[in-house]
Amino acid sequence: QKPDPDWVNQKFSMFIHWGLYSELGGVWKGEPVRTGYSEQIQSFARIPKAEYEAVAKQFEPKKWNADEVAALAKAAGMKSIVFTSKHHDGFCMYHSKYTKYNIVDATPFKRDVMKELSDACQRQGVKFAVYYSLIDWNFPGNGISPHNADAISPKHHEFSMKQVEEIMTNYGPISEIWFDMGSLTAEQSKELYDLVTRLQPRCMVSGRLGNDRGDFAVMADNKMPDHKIGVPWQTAASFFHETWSYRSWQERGNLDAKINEKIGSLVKVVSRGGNYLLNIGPRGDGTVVEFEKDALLAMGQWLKNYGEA
Ligand code: JFZ
Repeated sequence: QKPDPDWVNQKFSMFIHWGLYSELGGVWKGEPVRTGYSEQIQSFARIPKAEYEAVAKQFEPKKWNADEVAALAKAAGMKSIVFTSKHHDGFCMYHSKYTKYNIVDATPFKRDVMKELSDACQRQGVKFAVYYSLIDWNFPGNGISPHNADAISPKHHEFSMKQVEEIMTNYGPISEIWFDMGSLTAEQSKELYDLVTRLQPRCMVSGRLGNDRGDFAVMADNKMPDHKIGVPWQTAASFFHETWSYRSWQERGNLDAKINEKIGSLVKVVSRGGNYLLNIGPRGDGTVVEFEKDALLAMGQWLKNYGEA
């Protein structure tokens, strides 16, 4: 059952970085935060926990439309969507039973946007997948260091196990889980791997789980090997340098040049047997940035004209 042949053949997928940080859009107290990834603004701007948590009270993405996002992926020729269920900030974009720090219990919006997206993906025939951060700045006792190579405590690991279990149970078929950034023991990696595989035998696990427990290799961001490597692999790519999530002050440059660049990368990745996971960073109100939408639609058109499947 693994590797899932559908996964290996999918070629082109959508990554979505969307969370509480999107509401800040790379700005803290009226100032652009120009150092570091905007999805990690809490850490880079050293935002105290209570102040960052308070942002949830104004997070109300009324323009979010899961069907539009799934339809955009489909129109782009993408076969799956990998969604940030929880990033390093610990804020859950789904209704978790194990923390109130989630979009249903902590915001005025009160909608499980991840459920909406997994349902929309099923309607559109696009596979649904999740990103899940193994570091969690909101977990009691944890700090907000971005390059947290600290060990995951037994309590934190237990919490990750419960959250992964609920994600794997309540959101339909999940084609891949993109673990990120933890420094796990061999035993912790094995437990998470076995849990995922028991609940969803075809779910492909990212190599960033550590300790050789992944089902596919993840290249360094925006990087790729220069030949076929004989194992399932993926390149995650962002549209802009040094951020995955939305920043209001982003200079986007020339659209046609960006489209050409991304088609070039897609062709290289696919010709070497990989999966090109191209990221979008929706705004805090739930809308997709026009530049990114236009680029994806142009790529879909290019694939219709010149692609083979
Ligand atoms: C991680 C996150 O820290 C980041 O915010 C974003 O979500 C990105 C997709 O993933 O960042 C990494 C993790 C690993 C590498 C690079 C960036 N790496 O191995 O090259």
